[in-house]
Amino acid sequence: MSTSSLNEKNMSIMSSFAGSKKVYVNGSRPDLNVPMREIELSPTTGSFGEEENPPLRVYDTSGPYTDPDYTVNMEKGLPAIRRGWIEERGDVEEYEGREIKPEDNGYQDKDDPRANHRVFPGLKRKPLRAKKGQNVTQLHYAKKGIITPEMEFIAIRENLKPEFVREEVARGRAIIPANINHPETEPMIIGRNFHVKINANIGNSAVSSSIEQEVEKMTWATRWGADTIMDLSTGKNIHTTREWIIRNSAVPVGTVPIYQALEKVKGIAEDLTWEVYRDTLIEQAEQGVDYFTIHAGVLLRYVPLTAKRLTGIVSRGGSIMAQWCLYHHQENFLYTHFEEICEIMKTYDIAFSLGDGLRPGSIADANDEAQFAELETLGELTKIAWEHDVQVMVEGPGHVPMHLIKENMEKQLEVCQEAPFYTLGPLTTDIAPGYDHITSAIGAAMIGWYGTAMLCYVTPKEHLGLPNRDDVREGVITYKIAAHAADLAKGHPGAQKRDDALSKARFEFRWRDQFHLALDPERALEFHDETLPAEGAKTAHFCSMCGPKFCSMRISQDIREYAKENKLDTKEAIEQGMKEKAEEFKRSSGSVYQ
Ligand code: IRN
Ligand code: FE2
Repeated sequence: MSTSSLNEKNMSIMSSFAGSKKVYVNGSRPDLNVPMREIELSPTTGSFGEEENPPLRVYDTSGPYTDPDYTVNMEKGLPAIRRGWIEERGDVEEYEGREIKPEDNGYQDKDDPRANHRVFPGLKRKPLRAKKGQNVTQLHYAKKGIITPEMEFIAIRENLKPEFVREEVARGRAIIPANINHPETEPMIIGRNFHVKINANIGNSAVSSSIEQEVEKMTWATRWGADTIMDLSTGKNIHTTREWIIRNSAVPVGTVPIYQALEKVKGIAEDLTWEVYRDTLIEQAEQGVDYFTIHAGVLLRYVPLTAKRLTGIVSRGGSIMAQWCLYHHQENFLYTHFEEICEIMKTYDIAFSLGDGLRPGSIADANDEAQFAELETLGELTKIAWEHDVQVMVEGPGHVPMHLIKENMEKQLEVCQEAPFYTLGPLTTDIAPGYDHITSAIGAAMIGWYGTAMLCYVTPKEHLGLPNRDDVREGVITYKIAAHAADLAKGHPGAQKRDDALSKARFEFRWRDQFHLALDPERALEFHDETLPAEGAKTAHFCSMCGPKFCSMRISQDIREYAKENKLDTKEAIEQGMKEKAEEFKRSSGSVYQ
């Protein structure tokens, strides 16, 4: 790969949004600087009165890429902002690490032009692990009453008290995915008393996509607002792709390790063993993966429950484990070795994302016996993980019609004792392939409102193909909408500020401010300019949707001015104004929609 071209490309795609600047809020120590995006707003003028509009700070997931003072160097990776915090706790040590074997990268042809990208150039560091007998999880510190720099960082980011962050983590109601081998990550939290988060899945498959494209998708997804990304690569160069992604990612990275383990046994599920899987966990732990999806709840006795389903098992990880269990007629090795997995998790502080291998894959299968049987087991495993002070979130569906969504959340809270829920949508209908970002965002908004902590995005390509860059952007923005709608409904402190600022800008025809405050400022501008590209239209008191005569915002403003001039209260003004508008309407009728 030509890294210089990758750097250049990323420089251009990573440009920050117009009207915004990157700011850092300093915490209690000089090395604790929390990034935010500050949106500058123009003053209110003219008939709307004279008033300054203070800049608005918004949560920023884009990493150093949007900092004009930062020089992107993908070969070196991002600065290790947490390294000092991790080392000063005195409970970790460097060690040689596991030797990287060719098969870690999947089986590739010798003449594959990408075969020379085996090693990430910046990989000179040795991995860290907990010293013998030590537990380095944020949950462990939280339970001991320690507020870590990671917790303080999050408190500033979320505008909450550090002690509140610590308490939520200690209760298991929130997790901080932060592997000690991913010191580049800007700490973030997943829990229902914080902003609802979104995850974007990226990753190559055997048939498509290169390392460059995957790194680019990561920077791209986080630019638009992805709070975490999951590398779901299954094809070639799986180890190296992940290394490039992690070294360059300022957000936590999750994986489903069984996918790579399956590559190592050449795709034959029954050849999987605990040893191959364990080695894969350690390999990924040393690279810095922050959370692992582990399908330990797919028990042998649950598999027959899926036989009468319309769509059987739709989870990739779930189907691999079900196949293994049936072939060997043995219990799932992820379940039988769960305590050993916990030992690995706490050595690096990796969080569990307990996989929903039996999630429903169609409306017909929603909330069935197989799904809820697995959930019970995930609740049992949550307790075991907590005994090891290992952080846990629990994965959820899938495909669920609106009237069955609430039950999912209520059951999960009860069975998993409030461990954060992380759902895939859910899709609220099966009939719209090509639009499943929308069918699922409806469900995501609902379940987010009921208490889901993180929403796994779905792109327009769901069920159809591997998402490209445009699909990633579409998926992320769609999920930001669902997450923010949930924040508003839950009354998350400060969530409404952005809505109010945007509405005020809209009402006052400060078009540029309206674009800058938008979740997708570029699309807002583009759509506006499609019909009214002239500079003057950026302050005009109308847009092409209703035209100058029918703009309700302008009419409301006219009513207020009319009231002021005629010393009427607004109600009288509306009545009198309406009469005049009626006349005006009659005069102009037919002239707008030519
Ligand atoms: C999230 C909630 N339920 C499933 N997910 C995500 O779906 C999971 O985190 C992973 O990114 C993706 C595919 O998982 P399966 O199909 O292997 O279960
Ligand atoms: Fe599906």
